[in-house]
Amino acid sequence: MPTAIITGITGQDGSYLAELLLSKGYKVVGVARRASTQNYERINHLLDNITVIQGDLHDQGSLLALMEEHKPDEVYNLAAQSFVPTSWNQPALTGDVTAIGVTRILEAIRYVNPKIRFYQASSSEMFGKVLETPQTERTPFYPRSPYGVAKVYGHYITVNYRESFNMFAVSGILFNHESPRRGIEFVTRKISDGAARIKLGLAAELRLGNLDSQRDWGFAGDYVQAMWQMLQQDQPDNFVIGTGETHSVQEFCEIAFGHVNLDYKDHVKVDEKFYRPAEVDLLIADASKAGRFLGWEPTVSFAQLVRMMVDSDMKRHEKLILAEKHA
Ligand code: NAP
Ligand code: F7E
Repeated sequence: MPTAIITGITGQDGSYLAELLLSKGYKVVGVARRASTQNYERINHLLDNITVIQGDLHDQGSLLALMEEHKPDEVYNLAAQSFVPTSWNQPALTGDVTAIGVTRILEAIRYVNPKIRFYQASSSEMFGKVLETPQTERTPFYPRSPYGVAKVYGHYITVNYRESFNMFAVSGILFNHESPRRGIEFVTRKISDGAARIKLGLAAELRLGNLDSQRDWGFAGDYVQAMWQMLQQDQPDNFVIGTGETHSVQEFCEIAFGHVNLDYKDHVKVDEKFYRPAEVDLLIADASKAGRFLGWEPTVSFAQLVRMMVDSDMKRHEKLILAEKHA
């Protein structure tokens, strides 16, 4: 039975990847940082089948101990300070976790067993102010936030350990991927939750920032499949993963509110508070390399994704309302 370590197990992707690896017969060890209150909402349903270990990307010793104790075959580094706006408020912390944290894991692997296969969660935010459209593995980077800058470091240190120490270290350059488990402050989930709350009379308006920015949005469940496939190749490499379609925040609003028979124009208010110091205007992936080498392709369309998220938030709020009534 192969063993996989997942950092960021409590996050959106960590929970989907854990499900996938369990279905493939892996022993799954998740790394979670210590908090005064446990935040295992996304993995509660998996706790009988996975091992969760305390560890932190700030802490080299905890990562070394992890590799020594669990002797993984594969390590997926999904942990990061991943919210772009926070990266302007906490740029040094973002750099320490999202950039240097990658080196700490690579060092732990190199010292304990350099044969361990390593996946780094790189990001389309590295393309930032895009120098080419669509973006491929060869498009130069131009990050626009401390988060994007940190991810560029994480990408290159992964490539560097591959080239310096002959390690099986891959960088998956994933475009935005969403799901009902997406963090509530990211725009897609903020909209699906907002539309549900407004439909159910729990709120009157939804305040958003730039409605014109365009993203290549896919379903997280599809994207964790690509992560696993990258580690099953003969050679380590870099892969872009995305749908090849781009849509604006406004289009997301139109479909989300339309799905519950509302017009977003009646409820969405633009609030400059949510504008960013430097914006990424447009992202669109050319994932043809992943198609050729991994046989990967997305299975969920943009409209299906939006409706899936709104349906899930409607159900969640309806349950909460019912529970309150019976309390
Ligand atoms: P997420 O939901 O924000 O999850 C991030 C995870 O990292 C959480 O489990 C978080 O733990 C953990 N973490 C944060 N700081 C840590 C630290 N110091 N030590 C250990 N763990 C720490 O992110 P996601 O959407 O699942 O994304 C997974 C990865 O892919 C991230 O690296 C992200 O930057 C990258 N990525 C995401 C996308 C996307 O569209 N989702 C696209 C490209 C790349 P807590 O639960 O305790 O906060
Ligand atoms: O913003 C605009 C905002 O925060 C998307 C992370 O997973 O994907 C994610 O980064 C767009 C931006 O995601 C609001 O200005 C408008 O243009 O959902 P987001 P992101 O910044 O693209 C990449 C690939 C990652 O790697 C990251 O970890 O939506 N927008 N109004 C808004 N964004 C937010 N959050 N809130 C608003 O009210």
